[in-house]
Amino acid sequence: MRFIHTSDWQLGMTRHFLDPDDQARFSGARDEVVRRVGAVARERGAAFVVVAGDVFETNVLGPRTVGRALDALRAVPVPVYLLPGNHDPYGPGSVYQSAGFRSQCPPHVHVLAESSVLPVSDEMELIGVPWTSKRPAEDLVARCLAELPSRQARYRVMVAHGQFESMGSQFSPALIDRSPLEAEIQAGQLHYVALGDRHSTTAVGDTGRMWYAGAPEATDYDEVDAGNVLVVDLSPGDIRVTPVRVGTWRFIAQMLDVRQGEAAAIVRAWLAAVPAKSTTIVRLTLRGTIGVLDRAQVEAAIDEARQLFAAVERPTHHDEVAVVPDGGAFSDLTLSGFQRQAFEHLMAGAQAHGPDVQVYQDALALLYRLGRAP
Ligand SMILES: [Mn+2]
Repeated sequence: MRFIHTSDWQLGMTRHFLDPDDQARFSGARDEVVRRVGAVARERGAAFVVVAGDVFETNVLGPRTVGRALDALRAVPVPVYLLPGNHDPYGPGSVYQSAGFRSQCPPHVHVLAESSVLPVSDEMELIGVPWTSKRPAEDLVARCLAELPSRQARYRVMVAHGQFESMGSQFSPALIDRSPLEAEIQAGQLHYVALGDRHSTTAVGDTGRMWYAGAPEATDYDEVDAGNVLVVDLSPGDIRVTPVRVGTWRFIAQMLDVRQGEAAAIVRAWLAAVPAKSTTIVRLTLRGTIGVLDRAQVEAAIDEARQLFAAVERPTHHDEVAVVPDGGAFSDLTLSGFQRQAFEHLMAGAQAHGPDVQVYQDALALLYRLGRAP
């Protein structure tokens, strides 16, 4: 018995650092990855697909987002089971009950709207553990397990969403206790737990039967292994879980060590080496001692890179750099009249170590770039 486990599609996600056209590509990629999930299901002969929560980024979505998602789902050649998660909890205001979703939902797409046993074939029963509010007051998995009837099919698979108590998450009454799940698995009553919420592909515990699929398209910098779906093979007494790469976007947070006189070259070289720039979002910070000129050249290099990358974020307040006011660096600029006066004023401010030193440095860097502009 082979099926696909995925989660956290986050359809409709917006990112503030993306320009409108990049946002459109980012959104389009999330629809496309649904089609790729369908292609993996076809190529690998999977019987069905489970999506373990956060199918949608929010319950408040435009009709185009919902329409395009359902259109992409239409292309998946096997049944798809969608679990409402914390971003898209099931209820009267949910996307799943909206007129658009209900009228356009293809017949092979099903919402796991309640915690009950759903026979999906002679061999397989699914148990969805949907979220019905953003803040459940209890461990939904534990409650579901306590009320489960005995297994009827050969295999039983649970589809759930949330964090475990042991994984260093902030306390919440909704945290999942691992032990009753592991007891069911040890007893041979539960063969796989398809989890969502962590956006990195992660095995939980050592039974080999509890996995977070991770988001099939990356959503943030802190994800260590996003971009996969899992092909799950169940056979009597055995399991095999195979991650398959489907993602096309990447987030990279990088701190670069820089040196005076070489900072821009270091930054340029690093940026140049990043592959697939148009689908890569970078957050770049610097560490080291640089000059005002370096600083200006670095920002100019980053401005150039912004033409190629989906986004380059520069949270300069996270830099660990000491900026040396190296006035000589400006000697290659032809400054005259008020420019010269401005330069002298700013350089004095940058060298004064006052509370506004950062402002003077920024202004000097800007002056340098303007002074070099054609
Ligand atoms: Mn999520």
